[in-house]
Amino acid sequence: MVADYMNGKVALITGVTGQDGAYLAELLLSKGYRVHGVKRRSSSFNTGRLEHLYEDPHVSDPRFTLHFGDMTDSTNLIRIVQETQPDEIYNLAAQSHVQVSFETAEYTANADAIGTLRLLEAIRLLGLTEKTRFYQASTSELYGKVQAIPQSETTPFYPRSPYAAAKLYAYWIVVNYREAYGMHASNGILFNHESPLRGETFVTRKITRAAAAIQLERQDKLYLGNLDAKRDWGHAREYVRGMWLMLQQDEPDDYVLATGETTEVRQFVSWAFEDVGITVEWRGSGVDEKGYDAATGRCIVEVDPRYFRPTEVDLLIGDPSKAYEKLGWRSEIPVRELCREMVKDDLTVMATAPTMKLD
Ligand code: NDP
Ligand code: GDR
Repeated sequence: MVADYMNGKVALITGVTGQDGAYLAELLLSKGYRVHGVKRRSSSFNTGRLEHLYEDPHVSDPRFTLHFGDMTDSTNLIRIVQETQPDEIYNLAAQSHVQVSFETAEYTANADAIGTLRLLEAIRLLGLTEKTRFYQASTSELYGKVQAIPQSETTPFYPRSPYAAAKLYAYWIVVNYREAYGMHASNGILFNHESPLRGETFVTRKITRAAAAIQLERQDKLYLGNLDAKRDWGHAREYVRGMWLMLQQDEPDDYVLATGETTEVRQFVSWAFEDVGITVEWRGSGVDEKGYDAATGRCIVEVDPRYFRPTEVDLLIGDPSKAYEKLGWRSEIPVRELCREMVKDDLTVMATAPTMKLD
């Protein structure tokens, strides 16, 4: 047993190796928590985002411990919950890429939907429904084909991908376990949040990496899909604090975290290139739209229909007023500043990285 600590709360984070997991682990450790994280076995290292938090497992009484596990493995999840006896569980693990979910629909449902059920059942089976608070990483993708602008906690859902449909199940099973068993279980309906730790194939990071690489003459062109899509982009560091705040409330509830501003993909591209000293001139439309370096006339951005999704979410803009009123949470880092930070970081990474993957 690794439970029964002398003081401080114990948190368990699934998806600890991801963008949000890394920021959340750092936040909880800074607040004096014992943090346990679930990581998948991988043939290569997948703990790069956690290096600064790593503790030698040979030290006695470690504050940060990683356990091998997978959201598709019930017995493994039950054992980890049993061993760690967490006060708070943050369920961040998911196959989180919307486009990939069209190709791996069944796996996405297994990990994202049934995985959430497995974790809730582990809490119930182990008699922890009163002790353990639960955070579910719900998403603005639930709004999909949006039914209102802006989207709030009361806006009807209309998922537009296997990912969103799986997350819809997870959202409702969390609500159901809260109502059926009195669990302190909350959904954070988080709009897109980004950072220098963002996965390289999500659009913001793909763009900031490409801007850095093109400026350093390491890449010729950036290929993108739908430039018209609009997203409400905030900073991940701020959003993980919102997750923690939800679990500190007396009553569980569901909250939107968003900035309240929306930006086109095309605009984000222009900003990222501006941050490396390149002005993008847009010409053409639809699949023939291209971005040119205004100074040299060189084509640096092209549309590749390969990145179009079978069904798209055109516009997301959140209404975070409930989170502000009840949690005192609001986003303070504007998307323009977020973009600048990401480009700066990618320029540094790119200058030292021997090779890079573009896709
Ligand atoms: P990432 O894709 O960066 O991280 C996902 C994490 O889940 C990784 O640690 C990954 O492990 C892990 N994981 C994936 N599949 C499994 C599995 N079967 N079993 C165990 N672990 C698994 O996502 P983010 O950090 O950006 O997002 C965190 C959560 O929040 C996700 O659930 C996402 O769907 C949700 N979300 C994210 C938003 C965003 O804008 N970032 C907005 C709204 C919701 P590995 O490192 O091995 O791949
Ligand atoms: P999203 O993020 O689907 O909103 O899901 P992503 O960055 O993948 O796409 C945002 C928008 O950009 C358009 N787009 C492209 N996207 C990618 N990935 N690659 C491209 O080349 C490209 N070109 C244009 C997309 O079509 C889309 O409209 C993210 C994930 O973190 C989810 O897990 C989370 O739930 C939601 O945000 C909120």
